Amino acid sequence: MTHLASFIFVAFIAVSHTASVMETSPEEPELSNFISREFEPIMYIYDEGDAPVDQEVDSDAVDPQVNAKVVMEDFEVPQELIDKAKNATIPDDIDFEKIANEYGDDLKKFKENFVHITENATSTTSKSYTDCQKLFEDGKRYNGVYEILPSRSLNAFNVSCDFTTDPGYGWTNIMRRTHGDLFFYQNWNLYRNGFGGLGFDHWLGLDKIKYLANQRPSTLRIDLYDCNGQHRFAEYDYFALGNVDTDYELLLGVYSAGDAGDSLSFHRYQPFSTYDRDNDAFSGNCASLYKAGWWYNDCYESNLNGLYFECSTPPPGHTGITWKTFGGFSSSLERVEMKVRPKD
Ligand SMILES: [Ca+2]
Repeated sequence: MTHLASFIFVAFIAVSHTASVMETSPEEPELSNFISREFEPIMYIYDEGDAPVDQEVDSDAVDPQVNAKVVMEDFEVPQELIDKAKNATIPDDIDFEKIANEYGDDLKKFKENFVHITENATSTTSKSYTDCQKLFEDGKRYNGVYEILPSRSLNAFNVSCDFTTDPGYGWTNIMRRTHGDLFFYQNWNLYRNGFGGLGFDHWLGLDKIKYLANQRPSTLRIDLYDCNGQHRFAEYDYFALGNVDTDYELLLGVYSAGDAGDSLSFHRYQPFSTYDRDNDAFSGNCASLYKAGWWYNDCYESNLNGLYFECSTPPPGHTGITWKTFGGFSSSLERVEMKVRPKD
């Protein structure tokens, strides 16, 4: 397995996606949708030296070998793809549709086994960024996985940065749901430590979320996408977590922006609960009933870590990915992201 080739492959996909964004045709081609859906979260790390600030990518300027490596487990990149990657220097000569057709299953495997992209010692690891906002201020513009060191954290860790959802900021993702592949009905330890791959669906982990959000006043943003293609969001003007001895109590400000409505204030000051750690305000076990970890009250108005259902499947027993004021209890959202940035 060649990490470099894997990385180059990721870079191709990233460039292709970015290029597709630049095209403003009214009907996005199916391949763009595929790449957007499958690979939007995977972006390569781009040295800020040439980083364009307006999202336009000059393919000639992209050197996928710069300052990055891909860490993967148990995945063999198809030899043909490696050869193609080695021989190609400009992503334009790659037939993405062909790759998507030929390597569909491998892409899926790639996705499932993808762990993370980290920058090497010549780029961000030689500096300390406390969050994605700092990376943004330092010129980073490509969504992807970066290393950060929050001010009170002893150890640096990787996060997924979002520089595009609300342009002008660097949002640090704390959770992403886009597929049913990653099971979110997990135990306390996993919710505490995090699970999933940062380039894909993931829960960052309560400890890391706490370090990230608590280092200074933070804004929480939640992006919600339903099965009809609607996108709404909710912002809260303060977000932090209580210490571990409060079981990461949700310290939440007020609903301050958005069009999704407020379905999180109901959970304010609630400790986090999982099926094996019932901290909720209900006589039963909300986490077991609704198949997630969350700051359950008695039980919920939002259940964003709920089970993933394909759009055609109504979630049984209110177990889906739910935001009461957008979609209600009887449907499950198709895609969700939770992210934070320093408060203005
Ligand atoms: Ca209970």
